[in-house]
Amino acid sequence: INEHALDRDCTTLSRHVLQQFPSFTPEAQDISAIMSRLALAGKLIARRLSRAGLMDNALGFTGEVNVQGESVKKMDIYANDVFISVFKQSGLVCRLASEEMEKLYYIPENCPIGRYTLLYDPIDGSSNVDINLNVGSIFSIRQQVGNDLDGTAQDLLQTGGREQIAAGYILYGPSTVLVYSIGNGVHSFILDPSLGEFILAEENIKVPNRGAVYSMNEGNFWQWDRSIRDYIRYVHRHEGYTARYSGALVGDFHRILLQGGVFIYPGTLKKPEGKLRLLYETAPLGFLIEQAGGWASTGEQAILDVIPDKLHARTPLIIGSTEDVKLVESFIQELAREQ
Ligand code: P6P
Repeated sequence: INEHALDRDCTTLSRHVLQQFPSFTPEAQDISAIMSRLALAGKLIARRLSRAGLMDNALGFTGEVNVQGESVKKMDIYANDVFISVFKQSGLVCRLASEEMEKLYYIPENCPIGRYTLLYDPIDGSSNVDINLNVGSIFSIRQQVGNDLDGTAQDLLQTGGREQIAAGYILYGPSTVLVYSIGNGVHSFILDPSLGEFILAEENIKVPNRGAVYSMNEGNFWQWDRSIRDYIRYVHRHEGYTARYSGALVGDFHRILLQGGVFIYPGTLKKPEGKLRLLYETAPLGFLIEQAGGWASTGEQAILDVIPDKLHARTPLIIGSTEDVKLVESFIQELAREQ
């Protein structure tokens, strides 16, 4: 028998999580169980995405607009409800905050026990769903502090992203990949549909110190601050850069995590805070990239140091290889010095 192959096939996500803890503590069991629930959500969403085009009522828009002012797709709602459903039965997660929900969703029967909060973007990049291009789910696990009796989740607005217990994403692409970190490196798993298990693919992923890819929507060029426009002119003039942008953050991030480079979603004159949301997009990815030896900043400060003023707070995002992020920041700092 090929021991290595057999051993790898038996390294399921839950076993891998437990191995990250020095001992089999209640917290280790909780986090392992939470990760297994997230994997179940990923499997349910991947299954529906693979058949969405063949089913009635799976693609297209619901006709509603979400708290972000974005039109809601049927897949957004399905995926949002999948996360609620898998955590309702878990007895672990007490609160869920989602891009698709104005307010937090409380699971009261879990509250005395769980004390964990799930922050998630159920389908990120959902404009890609109807054209069969990759989309992703992004998640972040926080420890609830206090009882949150008034239901305003003030504890989430008092600390930055370094308080995250776990962060990661599920990328629904040609294969379904789950990438996570609980603060002990970044690890990827590939869904084996024949087993219905996420199997270990790569451990301790390290982002290259620099890369060729710059990923941003240059259609917004004239809305950007001059420092970002100067960066783009520099990149256009210099050899060795290539543009890749899919319109879905998770896929663009995954490429940079594996190959290096930088993803930039800057603020604009109209929206200086940018488009992407801190608690369930930029902070979880910021956690991953720092664990992978890269960097994530708003242009002014590290993403993980930002303390949100509201649940759906947004931040600009410059994330990827440390050298590439620092180059973008140097244009911002240079302009600030001139002004
Ligand atoms: P734009 C998708 O709506 C999303 O939130 C991210 O997944 C993606 O990176 C970004 O917005 C795309 O925004 O303005 O370039 O279409």
